[in-house]
Amino acid sequence: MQEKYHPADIERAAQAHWQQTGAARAVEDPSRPKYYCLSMFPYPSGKLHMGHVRNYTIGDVLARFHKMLGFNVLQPMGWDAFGMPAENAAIQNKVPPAKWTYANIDYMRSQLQRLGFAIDWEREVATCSPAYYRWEQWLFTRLFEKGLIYKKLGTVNWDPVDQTVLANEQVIDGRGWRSGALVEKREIPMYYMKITAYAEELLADLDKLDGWPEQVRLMQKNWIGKSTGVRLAFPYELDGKADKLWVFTTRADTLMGVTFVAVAAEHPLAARAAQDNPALAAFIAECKKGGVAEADLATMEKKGMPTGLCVQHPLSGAPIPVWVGNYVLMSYGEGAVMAVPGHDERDFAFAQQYGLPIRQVIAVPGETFDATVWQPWYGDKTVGVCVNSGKYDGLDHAAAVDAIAADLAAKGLGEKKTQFRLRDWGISRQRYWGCPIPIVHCADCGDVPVPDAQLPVLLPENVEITGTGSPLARMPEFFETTCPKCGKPAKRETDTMDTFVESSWYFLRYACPDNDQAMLDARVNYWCQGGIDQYIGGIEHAILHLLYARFFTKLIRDLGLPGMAPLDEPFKRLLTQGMVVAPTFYREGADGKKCWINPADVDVSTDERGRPRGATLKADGLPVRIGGIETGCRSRRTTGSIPRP
Ligand code: OVH
Ligand code: ZN
Repeated sequence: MQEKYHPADIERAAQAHWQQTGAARAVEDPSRPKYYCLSMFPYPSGKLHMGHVRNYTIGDVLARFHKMLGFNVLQPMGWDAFGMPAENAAIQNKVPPAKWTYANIDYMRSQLQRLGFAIDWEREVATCSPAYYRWEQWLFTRLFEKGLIYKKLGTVNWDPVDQTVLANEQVIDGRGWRSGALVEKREIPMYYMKITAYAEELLADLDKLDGWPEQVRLMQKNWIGKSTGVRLAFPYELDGKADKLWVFTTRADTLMGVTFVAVAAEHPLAARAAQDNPALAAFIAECKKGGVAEADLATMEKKGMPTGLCVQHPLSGAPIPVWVGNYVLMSYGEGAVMAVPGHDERDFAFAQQYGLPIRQVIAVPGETFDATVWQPWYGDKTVGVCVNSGKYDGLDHAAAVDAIAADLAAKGLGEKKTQFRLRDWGISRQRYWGCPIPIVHCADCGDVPVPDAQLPVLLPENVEITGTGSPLARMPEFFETTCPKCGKPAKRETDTMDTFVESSWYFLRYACPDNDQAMLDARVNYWCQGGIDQYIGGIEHAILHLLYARFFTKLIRDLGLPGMAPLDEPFKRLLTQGMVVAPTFYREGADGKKCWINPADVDVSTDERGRPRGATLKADGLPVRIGGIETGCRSRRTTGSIPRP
């Protein structure tokens, strides 16, 4: 036994031995308890970073520990290979995404092997391989036939210069990240997965996940965002026609405090009012610019303009002015909201800004309502009773909601309703490097799913990426086809799928990566029984990836594939890691440039709470500057070239 550990001497030999003996190979063995240890598979971005090393080291320790305990361990690895980075690299380096991706996979695989992780490489999957995505397309057609995937108009960011759709993160201050052009909102047909059909179960099943961090469960609960409220209508007459403006509210108890309603810029009432109101038309056009991200809506300055139209209060019959609000989303709920400035903080600010009435309809004993200053109790539904609300005066929140909902129902103007914040999942991407959507558009037959026998719809790999729109839409050899139903000339769909679709089921495919006859088979039952024993990954995936993976697990359960045992939740235990960060140290050279110094070559003095107070270079004992806390490594081997302070 050597005294010191010399990796270079030992590792190579050990890894060669593990390779030859298939030490990490996982074989189904019902006589042995299994332990499925899964780390989130990486984007083949080029080379590993410390976030990967941390993630896969944790996974490897847990896998090896359970192997020592006698478990039959599966620790697989694969590649989340589609997505924008490959296209961006293709533009920069003039290399096809496929070539760039497979080269990165090879390099990163060698890095992982050199780190000595006990990975069963015979089960490796790459999501950009037709052997993988052909089953994703097969699943798509099954779900489309079941009505769990449907097409509707969706709002996207359009870059008029690059003639391309931009993801929200590519819109910086309302402009395209590459072109700098003002971004426009566009409505285009997109495919959606009906995740809202599973909202109740996705919420309820969070209670089964006691192996997950509480924080992650709460984040998912808030994202699903169940609220029980009332859907109610404001009747109106327009162009001789009676109609109703529907809104959803969790505060029906404050209905007598409504002093205006706000509609989205895309709402038909807004368009109608703009017909003879150029200023309003200009405001509506202004609202259509800028990002559509909900986060933007929550923080952006609230702007509005009156339409000049009025609707009727459903209970009092009083005229209620209709405004256009830049913070109301057409795709969320009814595209219209009721405003109660007296008891909703955003409405309060909006009403103050535009001089709209602020009515008090909730009172709390001992508190004075001052319509010039917002106080938290105004919006707190757990305190107070109705006032200035006629027959509802004196009722608390719950009683008032029940009474008002009953009266609205009697007038056909409302009903109690449960609503979810969760929206259906738009999976269409106007991108090239992704899984082709297996639909053919026929003038006579409409949207026709590609028959199983014609799958996979292959993504052409040798294409030139220009950055202006998907090349597929410029490749007749790809999109010109015939209708699978009637044989007439038809157009193939050129959008591809969100890469989160691939990562929603990869963990199941590891159990049967070699099956070319079916998406999944009974081997999944052995490895995923009771859920994957341990999942490890970054906290940034706490909401979307994990929610989609849970959704897919339930979708696949309900498809009832042959030989598959029902599985409700994919991951039994979850460990989430933060960012790998480190303090940074530097000295400024004569040229003013920062010269980064390896933390190992610095002495740091800390205050009584352990915070760095000062630092000196070990080599000369002289001060170095302390930079920010950053991911990754600003460290470098300190050489003689460090400038003196
Ligand atoms: N393919 C997806 C993905 O996240 C996963 C799918 C399941 C959706 C690393 C850093 C970053 C860091 C440190 C130094 C320099 C630069 C984790 C960055 C990820 C994930 C996997 C794969 C990173 C945690 C955040 N981080 N810490 N330090 N692919 O290639 O990005 O969250 O768990 O390992 O990461 S990935
Ligand atoms: Zn047809």
